[in-house]
Amino acid sequence: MSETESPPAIDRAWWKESVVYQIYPRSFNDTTGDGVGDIPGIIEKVDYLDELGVDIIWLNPVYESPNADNGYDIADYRSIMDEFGTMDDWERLLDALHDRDIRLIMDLVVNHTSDEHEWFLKSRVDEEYRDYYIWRDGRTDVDGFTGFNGPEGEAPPNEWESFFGGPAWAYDEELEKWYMHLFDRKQPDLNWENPEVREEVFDMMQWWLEKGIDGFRMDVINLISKPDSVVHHDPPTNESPMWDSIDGPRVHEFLAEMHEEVLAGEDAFTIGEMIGQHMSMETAKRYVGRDGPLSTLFHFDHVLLDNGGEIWERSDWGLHDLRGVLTRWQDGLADDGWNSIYLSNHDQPRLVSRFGNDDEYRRESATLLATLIFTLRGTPYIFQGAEIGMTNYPFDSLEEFRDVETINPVTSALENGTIDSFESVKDALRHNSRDNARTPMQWDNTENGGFTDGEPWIGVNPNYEEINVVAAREDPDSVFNYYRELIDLRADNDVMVYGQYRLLAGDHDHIWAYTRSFEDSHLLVLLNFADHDGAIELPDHELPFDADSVEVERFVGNYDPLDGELEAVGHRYAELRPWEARVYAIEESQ
Ligand code: ISL
Repeated sequence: MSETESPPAIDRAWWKESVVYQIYPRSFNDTTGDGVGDIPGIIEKVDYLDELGVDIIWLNPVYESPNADNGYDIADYRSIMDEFGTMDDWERLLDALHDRDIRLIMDLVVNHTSDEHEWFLKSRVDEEYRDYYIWRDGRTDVDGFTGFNGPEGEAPPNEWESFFGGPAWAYDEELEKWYMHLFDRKQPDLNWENPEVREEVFDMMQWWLEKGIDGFRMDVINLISKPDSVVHHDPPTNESPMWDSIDGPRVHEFLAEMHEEVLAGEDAFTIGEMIGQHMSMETAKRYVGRDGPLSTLFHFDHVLLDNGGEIWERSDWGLHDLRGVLTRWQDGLADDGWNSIYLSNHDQPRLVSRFGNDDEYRRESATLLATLIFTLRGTPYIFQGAEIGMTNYPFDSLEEFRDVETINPVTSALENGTIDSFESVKDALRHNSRDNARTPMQWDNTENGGFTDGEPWIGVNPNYEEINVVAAREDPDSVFNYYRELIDLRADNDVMVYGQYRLLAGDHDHIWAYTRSFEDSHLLVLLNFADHDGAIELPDHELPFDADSVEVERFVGNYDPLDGELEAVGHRYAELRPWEARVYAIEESQ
C-alpha cells in the first residue's frame, strides 16, 4: 500500500474469519445400515471436522420430508426426518459441535414447502389457508393445450416452465384450480404476499435460533416475491417470464421485515442463495451491504458458465470467463458487502472434475482450486469430499441417477424424442448432474467406502479404494493435508481474510495472478490453470508494492519450492508447473 492510499475500513465479523464445511447428511455417514446417512453419523465424525479445522457447519435440510427433492420439500419445519434420526440426535450434534467451537447453520427453505406440509393440505380445503399458496385459474382461451394433467381444454395459468422441467403449475381436481411450483410439483410455492405466511416463517426462524443455531443458509431466497403479472392477475398474464421472479418487486421489503422481526440483534450468519446470473452490484449491496439484511450471498455467475440450457447440454468456458466473473464480484464488493467463495456444493458437479483435471493432475488441480477458494476475499466453503479431492461419478445408465433435476427432463425428452438415447447424453449428464456431488463420502477402502454397511441409496464412486479419508490422512502431500494447511494459515493471517484483491496480468490465457493487501502485508497468488508449464510476467505498474524493496517469503504452494523461486518477484517473472499454485508473502520494508 503506498503512503498516499489509506486502507479501506475493515468491518470485522466472526463469519468473515470462518471456514464453512457443508454436509449433505444423506451421503455423509450411515450408522443404521439403511444406506442413508444420518445425524448420529455426523456426530461420529465431529472429531474429523475438528481435525480439519473448520469453523461452521452448514447442514442441508434435515427436516421431515417426503424427499421428492432430498429434503428441499419440507413437510414439517420443526421436526427431524425419521431417516436422519430424532430431535434428540440433532441436539446432541449441536452440543458436540459447540463443544469444539464449531458453529451450526441450518438450511432455510421457505420459497416453497412440500405438498405434504400441513399448510398446503389445509390450503386445499380451508378458505383460511387458501392464500398461503399461489392458486390460480387455468386459461381456456388458448387453443390446442392438452396433456397438462388439467381438465380438457384448459391450459395452465401461464406459460412458465418449472426449473425441473414441465409447467410451473399443477392442477388440483378437488379445488379445480392450479397451484404454482417453480420447482417440482411436490414443492408448491408459498405466497409471501400473505402477511400470515411471513409471520409463520419468522416464528419458525425464531424457534430455531432459540434452540441455539448460529444462522441460516436461505434457499432460493431471491425468488420469494413473484411479479405483478402473477400477484395481481387471475389467471396471470404472460407479460413476464419466470425469471422475473428473481429479485422480484417486494423481495427487499420482505427481507427487511425478516431482518427487523428475527435477525436484528442476533449475531447470526445468513447467506442468501441468489439464483440467476449477472446480478448488478447495486442489487447485491442491497442484500449484503452494510445496511442490507443478510451477511453474504451465493451468486451463480461462475457455476452457470458451462450451462448449456438443458441438463444434457454444455457450453465451453475458459479461464478468462471464470477469472472475469469472480473478479467482478471481488471488485464489486470490495468496500461494501461480503463474498461467499464456493466452487462446489450439493447442486454442482465435483470441482476437480469441472474446473481442474481429475485424471492426471487430480492432486495438483484439487489443491490449486483449494488455493483459489482460500485466497479470494470472502468466506470459503468446502463441500464434503472436496477436501479429499473426490471426483464426478461414472454414471452408465439413467437408473443410476436419483435426482429429479436429471430424471424428469431426461425422461420427458426421451419420451418426446428431443433426445434419442441415453448414450447420446451420457457424457453431458456425467458432467452436469447434481448427483455427482451426492455420491457418498469416501471414508476408507472397505466396502462402500466405509459409508454404510447396507445398500447405499446412490452408488459409491468406484475410486473409493484410492480416494478416501484414511489414505488422505496418511499422505503428507494429500489434498486433505493441503486443506488443513490453508485453514490454519487463514486463521492466523488477516491478509487472507481482509486483504484487498487486485488482478494482475488479466489477459494471461492460463495463469490467474492476483495480490491481496492488508496494511503492509501482501500475498502474491499465482495459479496455473493448465496441464502444461507456463510463465508469467508481473506488470510492475499493477503491483501494489515496490518489487525492488520488499521481503519475499514462500507462503504456501502445491509443489516443492524451486531453487531460486523467491527471486521471481524481483524479476517480475515466474515459471509454473502444470496446475501449480504458489503464494508468496510479501512485506514492505520499513
Ligand atoms: O441451478 C441449479 C444448479 O445450477 C439448480 O440445480 C438448483 O435447483 C438451484 O441451484 C436452486 O437450488 C436450491 O433450491 C432447490 C433445491 O433443489 C436445491 O438443492 C437447492 O440448493 C429447490 O429447493
